[in-house]
Amino acid sequence: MNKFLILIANLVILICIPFLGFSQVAPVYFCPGESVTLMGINTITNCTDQLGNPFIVSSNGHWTSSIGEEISNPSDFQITIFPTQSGVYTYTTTSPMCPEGSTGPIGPSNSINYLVLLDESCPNVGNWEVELQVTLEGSLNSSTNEVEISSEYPIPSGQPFHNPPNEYYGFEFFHSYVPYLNSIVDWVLVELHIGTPNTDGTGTVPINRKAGLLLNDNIIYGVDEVTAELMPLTFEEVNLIDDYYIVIRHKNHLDIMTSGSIVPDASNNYQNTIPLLHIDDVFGVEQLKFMGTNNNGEDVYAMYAGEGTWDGVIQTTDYDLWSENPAILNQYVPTDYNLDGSVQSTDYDLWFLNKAKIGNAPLIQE
Ligand SMILES: [Ca+2]
Ligand SMILES: [Ca+2]
Repeated sequence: MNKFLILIANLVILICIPFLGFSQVAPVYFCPGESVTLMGINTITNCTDQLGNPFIVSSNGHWTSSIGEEISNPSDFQITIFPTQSGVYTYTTTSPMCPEGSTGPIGPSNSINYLVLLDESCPNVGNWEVELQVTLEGSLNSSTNEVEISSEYPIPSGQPFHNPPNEYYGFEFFHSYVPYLNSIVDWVLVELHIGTPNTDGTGTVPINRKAGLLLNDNIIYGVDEVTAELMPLTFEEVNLIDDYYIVIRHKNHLDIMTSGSIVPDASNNYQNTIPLLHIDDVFGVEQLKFMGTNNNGEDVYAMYAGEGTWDGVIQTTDYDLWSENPAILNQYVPTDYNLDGSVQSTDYDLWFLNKAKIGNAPLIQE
C-alpha cells in the first residue's frame, strides 16, 4: 500500500471541493516505526490590482496533532512523521488578505484532518497484559494495615465510570455469583498515557482506558466482558514498541501515575508486572502514603483517601461534599472514603488526615 499516493488522492478530492472551510480525509494507516507523509492545502485568494490585472495570494498553514505530539517542522506544507499512536493531524491555514492597493474577496480558511491510525495487522501491534499492584488507604484496617473488605460495601456489578468527568463506556461487569465476589475491593480505571509528563503531572495524553477490579491481593484484574471471569488486565491493539505511563484512578482516592514510562515486555510475551506499592514506584512527590507495617512486617504504602471531588487535590471541597450529606447508608458514593458502604464521621476522619494533599497524576481530560 503506497500511503503517499493515497494522500495525494485525498488531496485531489479536497482541491475539487472549492471554498470548503473544513475537510475530512480518509484514514491513513501506519505500522510502528514506519513513516507517513502528509500534505497540507494552502488557502488561495484571487486579487485584482489597480490596473485590473488578476493575481493570487496564498497563505501557509501549520500542523498540529491531537495526541500532543511535537511536529518538527509544523509550518511545512508537506511533513513526514513517525507516528507512534493513532491520532488526528490537522493542517490549518488562515485566510490571506489581498495586499494594499488591490481588491478581492478574502479566501476561506482551511482545516484538513488526517486520521492517522495504527494498523492492527502490523507485527508490532498486539495485546499487552499488565499486572498492576496497588493498595487503597480506605480499604485498610487501620490497626493491622491489612486489606479489609466490608460486607456492607455495595460495589456495582458494572464498571462505574460512565459519568463525568470520566465518561468511560466499557462493558466490564461481574455477576453476583462469581467466586471472587468477596475478594473485590473496588473498581478502578486504568489509563495508558503517551508523552513526557511535566513535574506537575501534566503533559501526557491518554490513548487507552480499561476498568479493572482491585482485589484484596492488591492486584488489578481485567474482567472478561462476556463471562465476567477474571483475567489479566489487557490493553488490546497496542503499539508494542512504544512506552507508556500508566494512570490509576479511583472514585475517592488520589489518582496516581507510574514513576516512569514502561515498555511492553517482549521477552515475557508482552506481560508486565508493575508494583505500585512504594513511593518510588509512583510519579511525583510522596504520592503514596506510608501506613506502617502489615502482619508480615512489610511496609505498606497506599493511595491517599479523601478525594471525593476528583479534581486532583484533597482539600476543603472534599470535606464540603462529605458535609452535604454526612449520614448515608448502603450506597456507593464518593464520600464513603473508607469504603464501608456508609457515609459517617469515620470518613471525615480519613479526609482530615489527608486534607491538604496535591496529586501529581494527570487530571482527567474531558
Ligand atoms: Ca478534591
Ligand atoms: Ca464510610
